[in-house]
Amino acid sequence: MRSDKMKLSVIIPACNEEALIKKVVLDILEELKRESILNEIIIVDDNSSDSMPQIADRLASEYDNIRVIHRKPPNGIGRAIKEGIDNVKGDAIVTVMGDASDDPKDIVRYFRKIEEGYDCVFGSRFVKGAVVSDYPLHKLILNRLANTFLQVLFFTGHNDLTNAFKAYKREVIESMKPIESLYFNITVELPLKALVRGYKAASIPINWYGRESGVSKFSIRSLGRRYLYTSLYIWLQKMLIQDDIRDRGN
Ligand SMILES: Nc1nc2c(ncn2[C@@H]2O[C@H](COP(=O)(O)OP(=O)(O)OP(=O)(O)O)[C@@H](O)[C@H]2O)c(=O)[nH]1
Ligand SMILES: [Mg+2]
Repeated sequence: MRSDKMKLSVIIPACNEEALIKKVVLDILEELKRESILNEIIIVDDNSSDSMPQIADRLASEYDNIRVIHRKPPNGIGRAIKEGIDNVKGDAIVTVMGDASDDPKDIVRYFRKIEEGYDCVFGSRFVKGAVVSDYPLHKLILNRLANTFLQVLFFTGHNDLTNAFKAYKREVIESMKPIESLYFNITVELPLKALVRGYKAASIPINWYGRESGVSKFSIRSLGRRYLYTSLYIWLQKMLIQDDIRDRGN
């Protein structure tokens, strides 16, 4: 189905991104305007201690389609994305990072795939056509190990499931509730739940750029266990869904 009326909700979780947030938002707005894509942008701030909240509020006062959510502690990118999801009004949802790592043109490509009829779109930085710059080596190694593990566990060709930049039809996200992850493990919870529920996911090459300012909030030490927990509980969900399908067939 291709409908010009479909609206895209862009959720940007951001914390202490004063150097980058304005550029991220304006670049996305420009690209979506050029492509005549109806949109809203929701910046979810988590108690930033820099000037980002003021910059975000100013953007929201200048543009009708921008909103800002200022969360109360505790922090967590999972909590932030969940709160963004609870506030969207669009038909499709894309989660975009606030540190300019994702390419606004890829947001448009995602949206076109959703318009084509896909339920979700998983970009990959590890297929032909993708451009990746300044990806730290230790993160690259961990990424490839984690994604290989997920590919085997879930028997899937998608090879960049851990990247947060993905798009979903709104009803797909609704079917995944309750969303449980409070931290970066939300980046695997959403795509894995979509896969085990049998949704149709497109895979496209995407670009990714290492952050040029600000500080990384990603800590693999505190996250390993959470990634493992989330992956295994969704794997168990998959078993239950398959049992249910079999039992209903009897
Ligand atoms: N609202 C909110 N945003 C967060 C939180 N943690 C991270 N973010 C945002 O989520 C996005 C991804 O976080 P990054 O720190 O860039 O993580 P990363 O991409 O793995 O790390 P880098 O390699 O340094 O870019 C950025 O926009 C952050 O500002 C949080 O607790 N709350
Ligand atoms: Mg980043």
